[in-house]
Amino acid sequence: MPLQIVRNDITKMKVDTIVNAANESLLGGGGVDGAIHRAAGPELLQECRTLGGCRTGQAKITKGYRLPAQYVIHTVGPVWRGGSHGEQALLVSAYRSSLELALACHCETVAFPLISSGVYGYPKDQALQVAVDTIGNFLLDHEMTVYLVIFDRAAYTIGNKRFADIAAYIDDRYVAEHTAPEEAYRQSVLFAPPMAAEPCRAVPEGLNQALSRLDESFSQMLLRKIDELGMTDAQCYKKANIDRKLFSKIRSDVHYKPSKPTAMAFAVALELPLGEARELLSKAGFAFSHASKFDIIVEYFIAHGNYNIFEINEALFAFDQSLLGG
Ligand code: AR6
Repeated sequence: MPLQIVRNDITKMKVDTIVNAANESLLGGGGVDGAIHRAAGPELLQECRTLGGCRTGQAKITKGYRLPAQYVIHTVGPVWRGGSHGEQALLVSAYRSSLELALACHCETVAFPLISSGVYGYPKDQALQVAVDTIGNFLLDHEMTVYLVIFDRAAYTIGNKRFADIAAYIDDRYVAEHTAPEEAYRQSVLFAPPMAAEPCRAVPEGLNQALSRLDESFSQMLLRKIDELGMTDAQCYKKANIDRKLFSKIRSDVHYKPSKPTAMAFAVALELPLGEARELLSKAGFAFSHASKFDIIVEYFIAHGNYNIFEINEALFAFDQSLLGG
């Protein structure tokens, strides 16, 4: 999955490069900067002294020393001064410069903290939105896996209007009981492992006929829709937050059985209306269930015509659900 939101301590991330939310001196500080310097050891500060600082919105790179990450990209986000002093453009630039630098250094995996959202005071929900949008846009043109590392979950508020709407949507639809008995039976039939062949018993003729008239498969419907919409494969899998290897598997195996998050991610990437999204899911043996918060949240976005997978993942993360993608 090219963009993942995870909860972790960034100093523990085993990636090619982590990004540090530094200040213009690059000589260390508190917050994530302090944590990175402590974990990397004093050699990091020595190298930072040679860099001559860094301007807000730009980025510089050093080695990772004792960190599991090979490199540290040091970027400087803006100090929040009410929002009318170019803060957003500077924050976009901090992410963008870091990503360009990671690309130039051949990094395939990058982990970012939520830049400016601590000591620098950028409101967390807006900081998250800028991060998700900027990284998401960058990934439309580049193959890379980017982790957005959210450290302080308690401070991550879901108080804004959209989350309140989603919460209400869930309340309206969430069925507390578990899946109804008929549904459980249907699922057990759908997902039962194939039974061992019994060579002595002949297959009834009617069954042979039924099996020869299989419906269009998930992969066939997906590829047909891509053609009908005039999309390229790459446009589709990038929009679905799915990596190229997984897409190739689906393309080359007509009976490929995707996971539910993968199937939903393609429904979103194809911008299918709810009816067709249900049809695509059913091809993989799934349904939108009102007994699942995950399903209701995705359904909410589709019903509101919002097909931005990164915004959907942001909401899924806020409600502690797994994310869409491969
Ligand atoms: N892993 C991941 N995220 C973390 C970690 C960690 N170990 N520790 C904190 N965070 P901040 P800023 C989160 O203040 O706002 C420094 O003194 C934290 O919860 O580190 O860009 C610099 O030297 C918050 O959401 O950076 C600068 O002077 C996010 O990281 C100034 O702070 C960023 O918080 C930069 O301020």
